[in-house]
Amino acid sequence: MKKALLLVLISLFFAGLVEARDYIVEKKAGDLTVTIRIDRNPPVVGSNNLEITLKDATGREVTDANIVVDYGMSGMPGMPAMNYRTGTQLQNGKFGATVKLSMAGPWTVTLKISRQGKTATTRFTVDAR
Ligand SMILES: [Cu+2]
Repeated sequence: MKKALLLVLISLFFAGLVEARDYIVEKKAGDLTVTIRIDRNPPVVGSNNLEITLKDATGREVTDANIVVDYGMSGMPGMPAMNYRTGTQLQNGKFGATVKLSMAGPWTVTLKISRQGKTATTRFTVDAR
């Protein structure tokens, strides 16, 4: 019995580590729940891979959507505002995108999600290191 408990604790510990590895943001866009998982934690200067999952109000995964990712940094002394855009690619029910953050600091990421003729937007900030 003790051994079994120990195994459970060990697997919970490693599950926790795996969970902590990615940077995760959860947002609402219209009636969709948007989960954004970033493979770098914290997000870094350079390439960061986003994996976006959409769920409808009933919790079902949504794949019949199109997502455009806008990301930028507002102007700072000696640096004009920077804005970039990338599309996403659907793979295994998730939308993948790569954002290339060219400098450290706060970046605003905006997802424009089009589905059934409607567009919903959600926005979050990451601090690139
Ligand atoms: Cu800057």
